[in-house]
Amino acid sequence: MNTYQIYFLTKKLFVLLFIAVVSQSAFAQKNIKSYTATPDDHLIRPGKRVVYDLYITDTIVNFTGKSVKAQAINGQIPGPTIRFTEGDTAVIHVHNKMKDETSMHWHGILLPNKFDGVPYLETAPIMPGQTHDFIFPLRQTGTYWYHSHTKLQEQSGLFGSIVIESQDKGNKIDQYPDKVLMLSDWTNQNPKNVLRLLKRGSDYFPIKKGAVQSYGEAISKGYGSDKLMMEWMRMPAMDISDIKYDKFFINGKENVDQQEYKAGETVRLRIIDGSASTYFWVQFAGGQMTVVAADGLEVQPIKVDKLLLGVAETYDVLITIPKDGKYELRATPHDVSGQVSTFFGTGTLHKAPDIPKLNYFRIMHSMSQMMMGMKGMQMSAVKNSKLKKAGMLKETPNGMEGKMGASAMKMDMGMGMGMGEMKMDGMQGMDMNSDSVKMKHSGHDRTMKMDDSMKKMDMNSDSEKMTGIDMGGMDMMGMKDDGRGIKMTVPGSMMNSLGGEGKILTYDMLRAKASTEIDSKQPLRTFQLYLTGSMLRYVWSINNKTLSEQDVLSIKKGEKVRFVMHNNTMMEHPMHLHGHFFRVINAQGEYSPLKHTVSVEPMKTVTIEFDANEEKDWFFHCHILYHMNAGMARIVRYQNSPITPEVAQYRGNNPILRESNHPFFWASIAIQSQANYGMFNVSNVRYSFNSDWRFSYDGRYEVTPRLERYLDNRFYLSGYIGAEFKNDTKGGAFLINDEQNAFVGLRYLLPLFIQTDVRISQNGKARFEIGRSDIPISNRIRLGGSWNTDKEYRISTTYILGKNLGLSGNYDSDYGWGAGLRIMY
Ligand SMILES: [Cu+2]
Repeated sequence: MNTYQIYFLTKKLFVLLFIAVVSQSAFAQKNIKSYTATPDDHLIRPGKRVVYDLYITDTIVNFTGKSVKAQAINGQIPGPTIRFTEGDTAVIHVHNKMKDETSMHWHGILLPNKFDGVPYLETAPIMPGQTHDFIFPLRQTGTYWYHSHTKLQEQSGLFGSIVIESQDKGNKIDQYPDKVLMLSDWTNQNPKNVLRLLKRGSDYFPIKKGAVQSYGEAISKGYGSDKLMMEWMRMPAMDISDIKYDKFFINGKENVDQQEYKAGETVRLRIIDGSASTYFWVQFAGGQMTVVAADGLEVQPIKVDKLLLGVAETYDVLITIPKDGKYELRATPHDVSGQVSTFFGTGTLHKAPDIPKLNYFRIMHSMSQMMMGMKGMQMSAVKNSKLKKAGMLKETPNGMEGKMGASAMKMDMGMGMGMGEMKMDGMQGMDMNSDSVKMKHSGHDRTMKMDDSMKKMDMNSDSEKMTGIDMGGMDMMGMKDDGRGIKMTVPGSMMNSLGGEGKILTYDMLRAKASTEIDSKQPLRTFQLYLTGSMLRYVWSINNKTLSEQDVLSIKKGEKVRFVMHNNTMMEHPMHLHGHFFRVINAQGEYSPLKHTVSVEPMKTVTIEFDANEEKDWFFHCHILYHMNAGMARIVRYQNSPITPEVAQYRGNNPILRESNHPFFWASIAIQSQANYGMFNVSNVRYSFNSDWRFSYDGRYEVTPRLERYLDNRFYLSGYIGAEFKNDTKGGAFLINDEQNAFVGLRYLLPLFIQTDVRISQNGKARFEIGRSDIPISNRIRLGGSWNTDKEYRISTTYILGKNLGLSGNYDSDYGWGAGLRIMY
């Protein structure tokens, strides 16, 4: 062997060793395919290992002049931006330095299931003091984010952004300087208490937002009959968000000057809605924004004046900073309850236009018009057999739930196709693959009647030619534009129409850069998913079941899976699927864009479909944190797939399933001049243990504890067992009651929120009671009254002072007049 041979042998050995080391990293040395604009659209080389350490701590913040508890990542809110290049292997050590357990989810990232981060389901929870290592290769580019998936921690500060750059910078949009803009919402309230207030039905947030929609205000503004109509349908005051936030932030701050960019420069903004429950309008004062990516993946560039980001969505937009002046980039929450800005350029300030304030009565008017329109349609619910065939349901969804409610309004718009921008004569173009579909329309009055054959519409059929997202909403709901409702500036979208002037981005404008169609040879599995809920009890569900009641959507690897999502509530729901990109079927047909989160407007239907190319369990849920926590979630489970050992022990007894059935407690006590009146309630999804009581200061009292179970999907009907302890003798000893009864009863909520109650006691005595509480007379005044067949009656009023305090007064047929202070918890 000469030196040359030794040299070559050594070199060969080194090469072999090198290959062995590289193979140790997440990739073999062969190139893999990456997502940029479409699945698998280009080859990438294996990159480097990029290591991050994230330290999760309890912290104290002061955003509003008041110090409150929060949670931070590496000492900051939001956490740091973690940057990679496609092909890299992410190595992220998450260190839990808090007293509570935590978790971390990498939102929008395609990764091995056990690193997705949903605790107990995919990944072990990260207990206090523990470090969890997340190691996954990156096979996509774009703008994403990460957040805790434990309880309500995301609201407390546990979120941050992810940027994945492309490997070859040949693409034009990769050559601009980029800037992450992470949008968020902040409340000084403990998020647990926020959810409790929502469950209690507290008026605290509506009062602070001016969204009570009282009778007084409705009548004075000429919307009295609309208010009555809404209450007739058992719909509480409507709003497009649940919470009044104290602050909104861009990258954790307000009003920051972005000084690093020059006039004339084009900047790629990576905008992320990392809020817990806020949709944001985004506008730039310096000209139109060019949308170049949605949820991380590139789309055909489109210029717009405004875009509305749903919770958890991301958009990349290009802005060009004009030659002179300082230009505002503004984010406005959808309910216009505040705003937050950042500025580009220097010199004279140019402000972005204001988003019009919400006119709740106009919205109410449009909603009630829309519902009256639908009432005429009398569309039936999907048949059981059909839903069973689709592999999903044990029961028929019960029509319109929650904020909606009239029983006459059963509706199943079992279609994911494009009646959105539909002109009536475009109807023939709709391919429903079903000859039983007959739709009639009456020419130009834009009122659509659908006959009974609609019921037979087979929506499980594989209609490949679905186009468009919307059903056209109000337009087709028989709503006439009488000038008193929402002006529909964006066809088919009431939520986008709230944005005012200018060109507004809609989903139908999003076009993928190449075909996203899934192989038609893959067997199709369709789920009809009704987004349902009850605003009355703040329970959110899918097909009338919370996650705690029905958890799994079962699929098979190799299928094409389609979710037809019908929003039967009055709120928007940004639906997010872990571990996959799905096609949002829109007007672009074959070029329908790929997303990981899609917002479904009230009363609208959106169809998504994805290639079931994964394994194990993936979470699917509404990304409004409080909706998810209250039950609007499912597990997408691959059949016959192994369970990750670290979570195997939780299968069958999963804390994330129990979470949506968590009991909440609230109570109220009125200390009045003649007596003490009170109630408490401990309540989960189906059960409530509650009691009313009154004690007069002359020794009389009455206490009626009940255990109540809700029997229907709308939570109108409940059955209960209870007891009554009563003393009618003045001066009687407190603990001696002269009457004590056990009884069974039924309660039913009538239109106008009139509560009826029939009960029969153990001695056969029946009693009927009727009453209504909390009639909103003005912003802060509530009126109530009740009467029963024992000839007891009561009228009462409360003036709400704050979250926990009110002035109260009443007349009670037994105890007489009185007034005092009401404490509400
Ligand atoms: Cu939701």
